[in-house]
Amino acid sequence: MTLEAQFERTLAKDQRIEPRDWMPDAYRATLIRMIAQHAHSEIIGMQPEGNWITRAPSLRRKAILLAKVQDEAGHGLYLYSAAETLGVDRSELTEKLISGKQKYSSIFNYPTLTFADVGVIGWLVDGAAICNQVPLCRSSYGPYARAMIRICKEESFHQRQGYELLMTMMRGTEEQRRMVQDATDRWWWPSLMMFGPPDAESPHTAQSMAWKIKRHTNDELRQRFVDMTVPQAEALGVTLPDPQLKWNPERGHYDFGEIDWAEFKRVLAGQGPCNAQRLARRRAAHENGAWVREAAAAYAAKQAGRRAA
Ligand code: FAQ
Repeated sequence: MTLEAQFERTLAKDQRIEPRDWMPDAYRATLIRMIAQHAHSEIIGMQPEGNWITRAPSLRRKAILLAKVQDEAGHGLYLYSAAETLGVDRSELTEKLISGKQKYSSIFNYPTLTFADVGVIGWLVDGAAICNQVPLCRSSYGPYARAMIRICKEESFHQRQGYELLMTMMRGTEEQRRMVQDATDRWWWPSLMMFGPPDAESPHTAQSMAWKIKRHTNDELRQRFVDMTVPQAEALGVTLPDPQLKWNPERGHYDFGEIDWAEFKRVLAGQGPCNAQRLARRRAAHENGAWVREAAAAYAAKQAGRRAA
């Protein structure tokens, strides 16, 4: 049996491709692109919420937020390790992120204006991330699928903490309720964009589905997210900012309005409200951390020398 036939047979049997298995170059390149983009998203995704750590309204909220942002760092490192099993180096990927050659999720280019944004990110952004990532636990590439299991567990906790924070604010003052509504208005549409372009304009979906990297299309997952979120908004007492949002009994799904794809393209092209700031911060953190990496490498070399002696 040829190597290619073996690869196809593994996929057909719904088994996992592992790092030492033969795989087509394009399969490897697709996974590197997707896992790197995912890892970069977790790392850049620390910034919008990190913005509120020093200004959290109580010690309890501060401890929760610190833990969540730390989890995101952990997810990023975990995912860089998964990418490294495909033969790339983390430093190479970081270089591509800070030089703008690799993408990260569009959602992290929007500002966090009030503390309600922290809750709405947990509710909507982590909610969308879970919708997108639970099926990736069955992705055909072993290290990515396994990484997703733990990450999804932590994302579920993040989603609940966001929702709990919003429930608390909704029980508070009129001003707090207004803050929650305002944050919902600003994050709803960008959350729908997280799922990527519509299927008809998604260049990678068909091939990634055939390779069982992706298990559902962008539009399928976006619909699943809308269906899941509408009742949550009702329970919370906020209005989702879409007058066309309506239950369609024939389809058994909610219909929703047209997404502003021009805005999505602008954000991907680097022209979102915070793109420049996010990348500049990441670049500065990387440069300021150079001495730590050098010290760690020097220490590792010293230890290796001692072991050899
Ligand atoms: N933003 O052909 P498709 C999180 C790009 S969750 C930016 O549809 P594909 C947790 C796409 O890469 C967020 N770029 O591509 C958290 C491709 O680029 P190319 C991260 C986007 O791969 C929560 C081009 O457009 N999650 O961080 C976006 O089949 C709270 C064409 O698109 C993941 O990365 C976008 N929204 O499907 C952290 C999940 N959408 O060809 C902190 C894994 C598309 O120019 C706080 N990834 N593009 O290189 C995936 O599931 C997929 O890669 C999709 C895109 C669904 C994102």
